[in-house]
Amino acid sequence: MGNVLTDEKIPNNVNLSGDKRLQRALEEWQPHFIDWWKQMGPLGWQERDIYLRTAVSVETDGWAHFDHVKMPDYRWGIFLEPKKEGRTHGFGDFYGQPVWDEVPGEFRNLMKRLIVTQGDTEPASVEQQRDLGATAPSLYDLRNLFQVNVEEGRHLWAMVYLLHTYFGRDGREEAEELLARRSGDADKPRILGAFNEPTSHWLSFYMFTMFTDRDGKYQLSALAESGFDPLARTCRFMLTEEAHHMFVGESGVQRVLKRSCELMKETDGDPRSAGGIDLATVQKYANLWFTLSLDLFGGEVSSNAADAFAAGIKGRYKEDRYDEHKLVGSHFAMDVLEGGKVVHKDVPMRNALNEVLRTEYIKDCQRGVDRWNKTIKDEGIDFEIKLPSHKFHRQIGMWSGSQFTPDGEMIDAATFAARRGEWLPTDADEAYIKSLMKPVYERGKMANWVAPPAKGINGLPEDFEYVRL
Ligand code: BYC
Repeated sequence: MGNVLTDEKIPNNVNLSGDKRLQRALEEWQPHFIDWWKQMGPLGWQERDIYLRTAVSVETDGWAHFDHVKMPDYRWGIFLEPKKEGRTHGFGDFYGQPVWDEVPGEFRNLMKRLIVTQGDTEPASVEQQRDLGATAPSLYDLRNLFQVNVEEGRHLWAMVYLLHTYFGRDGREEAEELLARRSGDADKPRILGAFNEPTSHWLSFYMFTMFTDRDGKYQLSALAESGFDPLARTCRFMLTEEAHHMFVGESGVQRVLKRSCELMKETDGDPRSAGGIDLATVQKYANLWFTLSLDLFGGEVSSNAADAFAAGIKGRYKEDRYDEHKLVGSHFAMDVLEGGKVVHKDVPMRNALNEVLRTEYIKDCQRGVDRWNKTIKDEGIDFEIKLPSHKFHRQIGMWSGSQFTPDGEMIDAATFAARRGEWLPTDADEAYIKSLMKPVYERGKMANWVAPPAKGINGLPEDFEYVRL
């Protein structure tokens, strides 16, 4: 018996050692996960000691345990937020009834699809970020990258736990498939669009963790409301880790902006001449990753979203902020495309739920962008980053068949093609950003194109040995 999974190896609060069926399923899956991690996880750093935070329990002092560890020895745990006795469905057709501890047969496929879609994004993002360690701007950033990577790995474990425990043989097969798809692969791509886009440099990595991880926050929050209690409790715990990922993104872009402003002042307004990134290029990458992430919310009008809400499986962001939780007969006023024209009209609320969630997400993104703009202003530079219209550059949903400017004005395809390079990164921009990506592995040193962080990790100084070389 080679691979025995103990509570020591897999920290958990799901009684792994007492659940022989789960233990057997995970014992079979875990070596495949490690193979996948070695094959597709961070390239080149597996034998180094990295200063990582590991969740060892769900208590406040237990989910933030810091130590130097080698990534393959990271203890990927399984944690659910503790059960609340007497919890009832918070929305949908079963509103007020006791939540489920098992999956009702009639919702099995819908539920499985949502869990698989969520699960698929986690390994996908690790694959997308695989090469970034070769060009890290500092040891601080390198460590943050690996922290994000191991936690995405843990989030995969969380979804696999649900598949193994509640979906029998189908679930085990889906868990294997999660390790078989590959980001960007022509034959076996990841399920959702943004997770097949390359994250080929650190500016894209910061934008990804700012915008795409924030989609994660909203999707997980909607699933955290679920009437399938194990799913809700799993997502609630995942959200505690998600906050750090968005911090890496938001503060990363903010540090780029600060450095760009400094270099503008040193060079009469041309940061590229001093090896920095101009603000217009930062804007293009924000346009790209924001719109790729908008696509992740699905179609504007969606019967799938209505079904998932009715079934009590996927709710709204912070459902208890709302007064009404059944949404029968209510409407959402939104822009739709009718006969080739944009019109504002009422859509039955349940069908509009992807758009409702996307709207909340956009507000959250705007709050982050406001903080970026404050940094630019504090540097004395007259420039603002703007979020483009939700209609611009869409590949999923109602707007995907038409073309819009970042201001939301409808244009024809030829105009879009001619002006695309003003709004989205060009091959030349991509080549320029890549040319800046030279690794800086000296303690306390920082690449020239990005400012140092305001403070280190876990109260440590910025020049701490976050990765032992
Ligand atoms: N790409 O009714 P529709 C994260 C499909 S990120 C490709 O419009 P629906 C993370 C859809 O599957 C959070 N296909 O939308 C972040 C459907 O297919 P079928 C991930 C897409 O069904 C960073 C059809 O189009 N979490 O955690 O409401 C790092 C029509 O669908 C896309 C989740 O996604 C797309 N973008 O889907 C690491 C939560 N969008 O049924 C991690 C779980 C839609 O016609 N998933 N389609 O074959 C869901 O809640 C829903 O599946 C969606 C919306 C949000 C994707």
